[in-house]
Amino acid sequence: MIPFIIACFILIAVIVVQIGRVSELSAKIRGEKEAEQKANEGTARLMVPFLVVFLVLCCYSAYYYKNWMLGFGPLQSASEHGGAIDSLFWTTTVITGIVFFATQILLFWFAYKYQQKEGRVGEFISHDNKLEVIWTAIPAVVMTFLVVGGLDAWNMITADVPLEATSTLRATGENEFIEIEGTGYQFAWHLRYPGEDGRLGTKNYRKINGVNPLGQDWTDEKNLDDFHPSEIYLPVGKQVRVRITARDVLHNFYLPHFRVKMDAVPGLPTYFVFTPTTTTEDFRKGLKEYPEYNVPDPEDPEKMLWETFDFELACAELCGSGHYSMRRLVRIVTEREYEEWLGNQSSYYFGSIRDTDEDPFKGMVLDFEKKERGIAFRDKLETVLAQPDSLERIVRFDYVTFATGSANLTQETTYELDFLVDALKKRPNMTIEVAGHTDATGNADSNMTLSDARARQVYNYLTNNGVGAERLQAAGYGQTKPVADNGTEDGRKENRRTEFKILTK
Ligand SMILES: [Cu+2]
Repeated sequence: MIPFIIACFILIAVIVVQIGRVSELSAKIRGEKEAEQKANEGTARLMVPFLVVFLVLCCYSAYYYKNWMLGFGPLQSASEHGGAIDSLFWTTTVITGIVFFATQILLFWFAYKYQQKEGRVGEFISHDNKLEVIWTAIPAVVMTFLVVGGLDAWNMITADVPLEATSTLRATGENEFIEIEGTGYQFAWHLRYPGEDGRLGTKNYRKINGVNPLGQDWTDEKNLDDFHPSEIYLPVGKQVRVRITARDVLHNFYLPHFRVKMDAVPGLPTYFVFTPTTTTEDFRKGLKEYPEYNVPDPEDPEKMLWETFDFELACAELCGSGHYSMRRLVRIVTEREYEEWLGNQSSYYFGSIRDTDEDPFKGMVLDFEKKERGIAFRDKLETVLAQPDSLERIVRFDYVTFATGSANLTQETTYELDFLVDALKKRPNMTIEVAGHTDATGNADSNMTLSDARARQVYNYLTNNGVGAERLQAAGYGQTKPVADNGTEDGRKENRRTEFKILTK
């Protein structure tokens, strides 16, 4: 086998050598020099039409696609500072455009003009100070102007919000801004808004897990109202600061229509500040004026392209195989629409963390929950006081509980009794009867005793907190006054209750 392969190689080598000889001989016959000359002339002549077609196509394609290009036609910047970027971009384009045309024309024209000819010899310049100075100085001067202009725009874009400015959720006042956060990961953006307090809570990467995607520290109460929307909604005309981070690799937070773009670096938060100037709705109306956007959207043929247009957030860093899917919609809306949208958002903590094992406040009542419950209690009391029939003036405690089988108040739930203490202090003529009830499980007599002891316990709590004993009565009713079916667990739960009846207003 091997000798056969070697023989094949030798044979191929012989054939190559023979072909070479044949073409050498035929060239000699035709006159090699003449053939080369002809080929040279042909190529040189083609340089000129190529140059013309090339430059015409360049101009034509730029003209043809102009309304799809950022900074032109309908795609004007939708942010306050975007104009500065666009004009910088145009200055650069004009300067480099002039250089581009000049060099292309010279390149192809020279290739034609100085084509190889019999007896033509090149001129060799070993060194020329004047030339060196010219082609160093001109680009240096031009670059200086571009860089200085660029720095100017850059400083404007990266200028942070003023120190005395405050972050809020709405930025309705003077010197206020909205701070939101974008965290890049493979492969999506996780967005976070600060909630009613206007402040984003602290994070710690060690706390990241399946239910805590951003590593929010739940002991920081700023985190409790933060919410995680799936789209960016922003009111038009408000200053926005975006805090940008990454969880795994480099990403890039890019809002092309607002001319802002910033790397998202793991471990190093970055930011930018911008102010949207056009609502999505108005921007769409602008697109409508252009024929390019008056064709059906391929993804939704019922609608025109301008109707389905949306601003978007993209990742501008090639961060991995799913990079393309890092898109989020950005909607710029009026203040009223923004307000409406805010109303539909709910805190991540209360939706996914509250009372799970992740919750450091599990089993505890948070201050603002107490506040809310206090308001609800007062409302309930007002309604009951308005009842014409004194028999209906009964208020049930929703949160007061006792240890199982005992009359000891659960300390965490006595805050509800404090609402009653306040109410009694506000209404010095009000007298009440505290009543304990049980369900029908167990012995009726011991139920009676237990309910009596519990009512007494509440009575004691109230007197200990400064309510005069002459205004209070306590009674245990055991299982004698059920309000629901004792045959079901839910019913029994309702029957085990502590309430108070208003005797005099
Ligand atoms: Cu990315």
